[in-house]
Amino acid sequence: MQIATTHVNTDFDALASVIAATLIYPGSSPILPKNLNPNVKAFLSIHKDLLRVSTVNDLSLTDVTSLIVVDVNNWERLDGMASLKDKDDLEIHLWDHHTNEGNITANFRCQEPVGATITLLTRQLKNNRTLLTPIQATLFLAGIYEDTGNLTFSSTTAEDLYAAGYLLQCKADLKIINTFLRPAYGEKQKNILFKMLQTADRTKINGHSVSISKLNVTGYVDSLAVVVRMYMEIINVDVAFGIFFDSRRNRCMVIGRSTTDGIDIGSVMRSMGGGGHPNAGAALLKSAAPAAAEAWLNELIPGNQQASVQVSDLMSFPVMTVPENATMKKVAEILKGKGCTGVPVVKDDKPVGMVSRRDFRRIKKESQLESPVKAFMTTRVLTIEPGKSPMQAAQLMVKHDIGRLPVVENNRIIGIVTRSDAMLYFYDLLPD
Ligand SMILES: [Mn+2]
Repeated sequence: MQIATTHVNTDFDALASVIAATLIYPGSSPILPKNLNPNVKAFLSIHKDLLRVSTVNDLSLTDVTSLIVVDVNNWERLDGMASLKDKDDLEIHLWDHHTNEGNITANFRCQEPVGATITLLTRQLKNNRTLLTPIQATLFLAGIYEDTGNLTFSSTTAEDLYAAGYLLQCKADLKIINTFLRPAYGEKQKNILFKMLQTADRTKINGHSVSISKLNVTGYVDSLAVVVRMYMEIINVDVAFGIFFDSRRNRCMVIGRSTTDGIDIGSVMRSMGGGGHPNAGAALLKSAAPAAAEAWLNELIPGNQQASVQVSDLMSFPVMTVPENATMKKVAEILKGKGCTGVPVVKDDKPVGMVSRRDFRRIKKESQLESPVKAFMTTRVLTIEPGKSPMQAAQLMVKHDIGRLPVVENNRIIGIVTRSDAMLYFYDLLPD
């Protein structure tokens, strides 16, 4: 007997991969863990007749001779499969997009760092020319969309988009996907989010904005991760942690989400006995008070971060400046000689204005070229401090429609950032 199975808290990628595996291995049976994500459960309850899945209770493991494991590579994350672990002659096939070292030893493995496991199985099904029904295509595409944040997470690869394109060709239904991928957000979650927002505060840790929220919750509340994600987006921080304290059981659920690679959430959570990815993770702290959990987080965060890029890393220096009594003719020579479009004007080393090519349009007569730059410069000088983030520099430039910002420390210009410096940063093209 051959079975296909996946990890507990089954998400769409996991369910899709199990179903796809049964197409690649005809005759194999789909076995799901008892614990499914709420939206997967909702999907299954409607599609039960079409996707004939069972749980480990419905079969006798002694009959299993061949195991297909998808979207996971750890025995501990399977449900009720422990007795297979030491079974002789068990053939194992593994399909996974997690590339960390697991403890499942497979006879065959297809393990590639793509956005979703179902991408790998879809590629195989396409090569095999297996016909997919629209419902199968819909489920598979839901797996890709969920695991790649609708193809926007940085883990998304070209392979994921090829697979997504193929599934749309196979008539995947986006309307159904939108219905089932909507986060499980109800009254309970709304109340928790509301309480978190009322006490929201934020701190700056080496350039990253971080918020830690502590809250008492009674009993089990699902989809707390969805709430933490929404919290992070609403209060607009790079990193958010929720500490959910269940006083009856005296334990804390800690959930972290981040939009930056600057702080490794997974590694913070592993230190607390949990796990996760760089951008998402969770840990369950038994017999811990929320304040202690918060203190622990504050201790771990600085050790698990990479310094974020600051304006001082992008800026050019030394900066060419002109004194306020320099002639426009002189300024024109400097701009031409340096090949730049503008330059700060200084008085006693302090910035007092900016002059750019645009300002030359106001020169009507040749003789005006002998006038001092202070007659033509823009006197409003926007500057930025070296410790600000590239995003803050970009926002200032966009807001005021300017192409360059002098970087000022102790009233002196120490550098300049331009629009193109910001572009190079956002597209990751800065030289090391
Ligand atoms: Mn996955």
